[in-house]
Amino acid sequence: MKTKEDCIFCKISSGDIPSKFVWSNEDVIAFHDMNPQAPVHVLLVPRHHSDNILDLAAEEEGRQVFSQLLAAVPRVADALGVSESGFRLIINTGKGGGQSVMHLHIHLVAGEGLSESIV
Ligand code: DGP
Repeated sequence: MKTKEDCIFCKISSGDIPSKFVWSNEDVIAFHDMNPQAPVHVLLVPRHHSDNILDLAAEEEGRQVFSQLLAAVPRVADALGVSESGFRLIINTGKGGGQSVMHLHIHLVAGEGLSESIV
């Protein structure tokens, strides 16, 4: 598993920055976004470091890491109690995509107000 020394999400994953996880396993962590944009706003983060989804797609282990993220989605949705009510997943990529933390992550957002979708 690849990690990056100066990456904040790698530090959260390793425990160097103490955080309360909503859910975690050996491959993926999930925690509340510190700047929530919806009533429920959680980040799903692979412990493996890739700057973004393009980098992950180019890596040999990319499919495996993405499968681990996929497998985490229903677990995290259940932990948050939004499997039935529904939620939205977002992956910002690069500056033009609004990405500010350069460690691939999925935003899971849910709750009132999500009907105003741009897609
Ligand atoms: P993005 O813009 O897609 O790269 O989203 C990064 C999100 O990460 C942003 O909504 C704020 C959140 N975030 C950044 N640093 C931390 C942190 O140290 N702890 C938590 N809980 N969230 C963070």
